[in-house]
Amino acid sequence: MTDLPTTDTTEPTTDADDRDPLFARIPRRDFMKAGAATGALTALAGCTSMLESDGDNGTAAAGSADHHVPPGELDEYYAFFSGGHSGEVRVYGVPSMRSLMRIPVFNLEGARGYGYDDETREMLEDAGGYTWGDVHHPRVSQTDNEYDGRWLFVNDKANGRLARICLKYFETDAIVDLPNQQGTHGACALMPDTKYIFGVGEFRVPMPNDGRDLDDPSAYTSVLSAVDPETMNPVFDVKVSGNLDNGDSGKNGRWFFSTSYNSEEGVTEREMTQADMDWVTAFDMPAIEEALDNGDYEEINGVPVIDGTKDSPLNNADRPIVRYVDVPSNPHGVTVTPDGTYAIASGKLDNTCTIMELDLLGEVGDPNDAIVGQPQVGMGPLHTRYDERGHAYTSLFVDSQIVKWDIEAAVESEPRSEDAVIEKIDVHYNPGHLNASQSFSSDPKGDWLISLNKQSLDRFLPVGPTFPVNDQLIYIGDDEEGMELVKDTPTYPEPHDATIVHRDNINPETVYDPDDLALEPVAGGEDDITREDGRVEVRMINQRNQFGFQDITVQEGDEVEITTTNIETSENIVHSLAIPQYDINVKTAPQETRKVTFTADKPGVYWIYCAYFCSALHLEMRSRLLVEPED
Ligand code: CUK
Ligand code: CUA
Ligand code: CA
Repeated sequence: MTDLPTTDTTEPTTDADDRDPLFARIPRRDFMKAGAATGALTALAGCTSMLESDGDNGTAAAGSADHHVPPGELDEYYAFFSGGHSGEVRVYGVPSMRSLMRIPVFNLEGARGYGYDDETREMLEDAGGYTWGDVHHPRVSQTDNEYDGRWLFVNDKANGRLARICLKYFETDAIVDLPNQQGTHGACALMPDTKYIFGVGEFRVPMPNDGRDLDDPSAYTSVLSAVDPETMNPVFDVKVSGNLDNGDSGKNGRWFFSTSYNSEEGVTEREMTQADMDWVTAFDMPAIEEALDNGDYEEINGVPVIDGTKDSPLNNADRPIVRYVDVPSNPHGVTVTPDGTYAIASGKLDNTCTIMELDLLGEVGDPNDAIVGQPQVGMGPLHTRYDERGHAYTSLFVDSQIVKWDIEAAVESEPRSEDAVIEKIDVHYNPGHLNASQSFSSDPKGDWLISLNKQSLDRFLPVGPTFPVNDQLIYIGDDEEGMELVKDTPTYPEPHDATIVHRDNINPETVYDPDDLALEPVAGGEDDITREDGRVEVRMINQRNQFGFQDITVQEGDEVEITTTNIETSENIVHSLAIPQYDINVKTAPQETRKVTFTADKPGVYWIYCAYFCSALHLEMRSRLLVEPED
């Protein structure tokens, strides 16, 4: 252990106390190095083996857990990582942690032609016209509490949006700008069958936010927005007291949970951390739907807004629509166990997790009576995930550790007892989220866990003042030997969360089915140019190594619309149609049709070229756009 990297971000120092009064408020445990703090701790299986290197990409790797995926072999899992404020989603293979693909969502992306053809450009325009987003939470749709491989949903914390990625083609196909929400944080779904997608609204704003109540924070509101996954249209909002943050659904369609760290309804950090207790909001979905059916709502910006605040008449009837469960100050993550029995919340300023029993919530008069356990797990517990063997894994931001603990043991032990803790493992450093294979479904696999650490510090070659973050792969499949750290993966800033899905549950197509596309494909031999009143419509194929026309001649000022189909049928022969001086780069994969419209306002010769390396004569795959001057 003495040979481990010595950079230590885990121990709050006197300096930190001076700098940040919050540190002084966090209950302390004995600060011993490397997790030897709890009696139940056995061994840190990852530590000694971290010192070995198998030469695999230069990353530290361990002996016993078989994480090596040799060249030519495929991974067992897909991991969908959020891309943070890059606005994209990244697809990795697990356990290799090889980066497989990036899916642009809220950003522009030349290589995929995303934001450069008419369809994706209009989708981004209709969703507010912003050029970036802040993706935190990727969730794969489920049927009967199993991943069904239809869609991946993500949030945009920056602009209050939700997006849908079609997993048949691994591309974004819908974005909704939630009208009553700023700072959509959690992106979750109502299980078992993904009935709604929820945008969990973090930032409180006036309702509607049209200039009223500017400096009256007591009139601001956070809402939970329910969106139809098929149409991606808002169905209803529920406004709450306090705010909302992260969320998760129960397994039988009744409960949805979110943490609320701003019960104070403050607007400064100081105000938001005044109260000793905040709460978890438990949304009773059938009761909310009944209120909707009964017309118990106010329509704001075209969306029915149901009042779920503490004083609402709907919360003071026999069956409250939202129940508020008190939890220690500034909670952050909340997730439901795979069997649907408990919801487990934890937060930044207390060293416990709070366990609520879902069935009890519907029965008890006081929602706090649904709390059935409160184990002490370590400093700064943020997020919790699960295996299929009754264990919870919680990221400890301040301690820079992942703690494994026994859920039933925690229910049986006294509040604030450490008895349920089985083991802790150091991570490098300061984990935000973690995720485990299939953890959001009712069928977790309990083999791999990824710790998404915010700080990498000394783990990689320096690349300037902006560091990569460090996503670490941990083997959790051996309860005897304990958790084992097997890989460091440097990642471009900054994933918050990931969903790890078995490859059997994801079945993407490798060639487009033209029936799935909105545009009529151009068939070979049917290339065509039509002109009418300053408008030129070009329909042409592309294939190795040519476009349908060698030249396209237009007049200065013409509006030009080019529709192009890649008529290849072989997998992975991708072409693009780039007209750089007109800022165009449209990618077409086999059997894909795309359309781009622009105004030819610059006379001259413009080479149209294919930007994808598609064959030996790829460089010759060119045409000319000839723009004749007006006079
Ligand atoms: S939040 Cu980032 S570490 Cu958006 Cu799920 Cu907790
Ligand atoms: Cu087609 Cu390069
Ligand atoms: Ca608070």
